[in-house]
Amino acid sequence: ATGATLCGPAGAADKKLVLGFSQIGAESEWRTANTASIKQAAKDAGIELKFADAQQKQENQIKALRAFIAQKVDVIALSPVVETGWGTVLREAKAAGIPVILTDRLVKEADESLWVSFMGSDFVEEGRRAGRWLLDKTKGGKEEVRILELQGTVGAAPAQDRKKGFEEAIKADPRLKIARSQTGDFSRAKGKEVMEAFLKAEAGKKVHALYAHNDDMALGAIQAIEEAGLKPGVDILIVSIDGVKGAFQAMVAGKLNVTVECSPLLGPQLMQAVKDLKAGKTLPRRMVTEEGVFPAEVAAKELPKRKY
Ligand code: GYE
Repeated sequence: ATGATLCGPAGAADKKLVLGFSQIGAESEWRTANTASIKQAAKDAGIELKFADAQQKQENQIKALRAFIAQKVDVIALSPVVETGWGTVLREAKAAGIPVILTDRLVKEADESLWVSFMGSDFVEEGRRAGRWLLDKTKGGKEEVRILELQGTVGAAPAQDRKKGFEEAIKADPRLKIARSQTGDFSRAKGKEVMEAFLKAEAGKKVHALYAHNDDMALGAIQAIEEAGLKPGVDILIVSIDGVKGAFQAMVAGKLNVTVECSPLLGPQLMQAVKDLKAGKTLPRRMVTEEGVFPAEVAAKELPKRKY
């Protein structure tokens, strides 16, 4: 007997696998690179991709998942905008027998059988890496190190985890203090707007550093800092996360001090997982992306090698 009989009528074995992917939106360079990676990898793998952009809204993601269930896709992949509120729709997918792979961000649900695997970065570790860099950069000084923080989307796993990891790392030196912290929603425009407000509120006080949960917010903040007549990267140290090309360009220009890498190139791994799943293999519960830290000193050498 051939495997084809398992899949129903003759020819069914050649039927393309169908993957429904619910993407968060297009809020950052990271996100657009992630979308491109997934679309390209689906093409390369011969997998039919049903792609839904939720424009940052959880309700749109829930609608997309329900549509995928109605269309009886083979596998669902979800990058959840926030951590909570997924139980009902994930139970619907499970009841329909459709496996769900979480990509990029995790959900907070007590029943972990609602997804088969989670692939993405260790955001707490990214936050620690950012914090350790600043700790090292400012060590030996006597004065307080006042830090401004631009947080990611409220309720999103990378926002919570990157805050946690950073705070954990800077605890090692009591001089380092977060003076202000607010969400910039992972976007350049919001990053700029909030940084403007920060600088107004801080008028007359010394700000030593900015920690942005992603590069786009840092790039927006750099504009705000320049418009306020200060030198980003010099008057205010700037550390951010992702490692997008725009960040490397800003480092080459001397306006950003360091970026902690977070790779959006999850497409090939996701397609492999879809194929493995359909071949009856059990996926690892957790697949962690490997990534590094890039300070401004290596930016010019690294920039031509960057793939996103
Ligand atoms: O860092 C940010 C994006 O979830 C890791 O989302 C992702 C984050 C990324 O908008 O730029």
